[in-house]
Amino acid sequence: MSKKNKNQKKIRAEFKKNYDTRRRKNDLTRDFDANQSNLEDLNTAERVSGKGRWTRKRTVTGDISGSEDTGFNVALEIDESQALAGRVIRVHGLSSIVETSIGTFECTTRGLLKSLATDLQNVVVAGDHVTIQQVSPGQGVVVRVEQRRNFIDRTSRGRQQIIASNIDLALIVSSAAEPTLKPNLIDRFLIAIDKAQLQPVIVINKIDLVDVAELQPLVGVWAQLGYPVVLVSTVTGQGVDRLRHLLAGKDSVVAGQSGVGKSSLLNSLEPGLTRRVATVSEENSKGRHTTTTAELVRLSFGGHLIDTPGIRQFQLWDVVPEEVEGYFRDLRPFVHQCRYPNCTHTHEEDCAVKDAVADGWIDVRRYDGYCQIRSGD
Ligand SMILES: Nc1nc2c(ncn2[C@@H]2O[C@H](COP(=O)(O)OP(=O)(O)OP(=O)(O)O)[C@@H](O)[C@H]2O)c(=O)[nH]1
Ligand SMILES: [Mg+2]
Ligand SMILES: [Zn+2]
Repeated sequence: MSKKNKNQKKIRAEFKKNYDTRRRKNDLTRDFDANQSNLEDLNTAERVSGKGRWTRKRTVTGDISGSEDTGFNVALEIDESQALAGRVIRVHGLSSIVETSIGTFECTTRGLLKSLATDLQNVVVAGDHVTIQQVSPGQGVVVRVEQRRNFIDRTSRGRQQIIASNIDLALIVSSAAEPTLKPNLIDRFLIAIDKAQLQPVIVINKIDLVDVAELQPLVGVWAQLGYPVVLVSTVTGQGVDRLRHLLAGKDSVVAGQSGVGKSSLLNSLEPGLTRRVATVSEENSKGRHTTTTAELVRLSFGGHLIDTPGIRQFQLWDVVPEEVEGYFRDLRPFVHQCRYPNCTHTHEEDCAVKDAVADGWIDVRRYDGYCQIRSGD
C-alpha cells in the first residue's frame, strides 16, 4: 500500500496570499505581459473555507525536495501500484490534461500540492513530468510534480509564473512584417534564454512579405555571434524543413509576439495539426492573442513543441543592469578595457565599448539595444 518516505516531516505550508507585489529593487521590471491567460486561474479559483482567508497556516505531512528556483518536487503518500507517469500537455484553470502510456487523462491536482506551492501561481504547467492516480476512465489526480529540469517564467502580479518546463530549445519567433520585425525584442529574448541555459533559435517568419536580401545585414550580425537564424514562410513552406531538422528529437518552446505566426508554424511543421490561427487585425498589428494557453504538441518526427500565447512586451525577469553587458557576446571582449572599471558604456569617456562601436567592431543596432535594455526600458 502506501509507501512512506523516510524524509517525511511536518511542513508548515502557508496558504497562498492573495498576492503582494514583490519586485526586486534594481530589477529591470520583468512583466512578461502576455495576455492574461487562464494560467492565472489556479490562484484566483482556490477555495479557502472557514476560518478566514489566505493567512492561515496548516500542518501537512510531506517532504519537499528540489530547489526554490525549479519549482518544487513533493513526495507524498502515494499508492505506487495505482500511479502512472505522464506529461502535462495543457492546463485549463484547475484541471490539466496529462498524457500517459495508456492514454490521456483530465486531472485535478491533489489539494496538498496546491497548499505547498506558496509562491507559485501555477502548480502544474505544460511540459511537467508528473505522477497521476487514475480515479475513473479518463480522469485522474496529479499527485506529484517531478523536479523541473528548467523552465521559462514571467512575473504575474508580483509572483513567478512558470509558462512551460523541461525544454531543450527555445524558438524566438518573429515576423519580417505584419507585425514589423523588432530586433531589440529578439535581443531581450536571447538574454532570457541564455539565462535559462536553453539553446536559442531565431526564427523570422513571413519572409514571403519582404525582400529577403534586406534582412541579410541584420541576420548576419546574429549569425556571426553564433545564434542560429532560420528564415521561414508558412505560406511558401520555405525554411520549414530546416526547422524540422533542428527540432527533431528535442523538446522546444515557441516564444514571440502575438500574430507572428507561432501556431501557423506548428501547423506547417506538423501537417496533421490544426492549431487555431487568426488574421492580424489591421488597426492593431500586435495581433489578438489567438492562442490563450501553453500547449505541448507531440511531433511525429520526434520531440515536442510547446505553443504559447503571444506576448506584447518582454521585460527581463531578474536581471540587474550591471549584468546586461555579460549577456552581450559582442560587448564582452571590450568591457574590461574601459577607463573606469564600473563603466556602463553609455556616457563615460575612454570607453572601449563605444570605441569599438565607432570602429565598426560592434554593430550599432546591437549597441543601441544594449543601452535600451540596460536603462530598463
Ligand atoms: N504572409 C504570411 N502570413 C503568415 C505566415 N505565417 C502566418 N501568417 C499569418 O499570420 C497571422 C497570425 O498567425 P498565428 O499563427 O495565429 O500567430 P500566433 O503567433 O500564433 O499568434 P498568437 O496565438 O496570438 O500568439 C495569420 O493570419 C496567419 O495566416 C507567413 O509565413 N506569411
Ligand atoms: Mg497562436
Ligand atoms: Zn565602457
